[in-house]
Amino acid sequence: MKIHPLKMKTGKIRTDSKISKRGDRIYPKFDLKLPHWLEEYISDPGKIYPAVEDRMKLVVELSRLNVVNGTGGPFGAGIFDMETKRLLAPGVNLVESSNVSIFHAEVVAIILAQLMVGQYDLGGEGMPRYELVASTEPCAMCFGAIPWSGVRQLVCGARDEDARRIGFDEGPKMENWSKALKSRGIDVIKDVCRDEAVKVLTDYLENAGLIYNSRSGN
Ligand code: AZG
Ligand code: ZN
Repeated sequence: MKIHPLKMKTGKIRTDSKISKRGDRIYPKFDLKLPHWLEEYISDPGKIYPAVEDRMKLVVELSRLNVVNGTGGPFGAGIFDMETKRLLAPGVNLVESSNVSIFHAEVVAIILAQLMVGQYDLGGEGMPRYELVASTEPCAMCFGAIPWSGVRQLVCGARDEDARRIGFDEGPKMENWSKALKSRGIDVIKDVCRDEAVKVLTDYLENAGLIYNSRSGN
């Protein structure tokens, strides 16, 4: 069983934080570290993923390996250069392992991609066009993050309803969310390798994987 990192010997959850010798509160550093297995798995930065299915198969495999390695929920993502078809930045869901509720696979991939190019706007002047590939359609939060990321295209595997069916809270999303992205110049391609992506979700449910919704789902 996973021990809660802030659980004290008494079983209570710590709500205090560290205090310096001067008496100031010390806030934790914001650290985003990919799991070791992922860095080893994607060892060739020059690898080309020519077809959209190749790119989806990679992120679905990341979603599966994330569960197998116990580093998070069944979601994978990647930011790809649309011209070279190379992976710029991978992402996996790190909510549980990092104890940060917003570290969804898509958010992790976006943060890493922006840090790698040293730009907050992946759609900036002189930049190649970038695509976000996600093993499952984005939740409400990730949907909100996409227009600010600067990506030009979103490719999805499993549907929103597939994630909700196994118990994930995907949040309040507008019915015509893909139309809203398209109206902002972001193309949306859905159902790419959907069956493979859904299998990772249903396997997670069958193996009693943690559904880490907020307020314990209440
Ligand atoms: C999630 N949905 C998506 N699409 N991606 C994640 O990382 C998620 N975590 N919880 N729901
Ligand atoms: Zn999300």
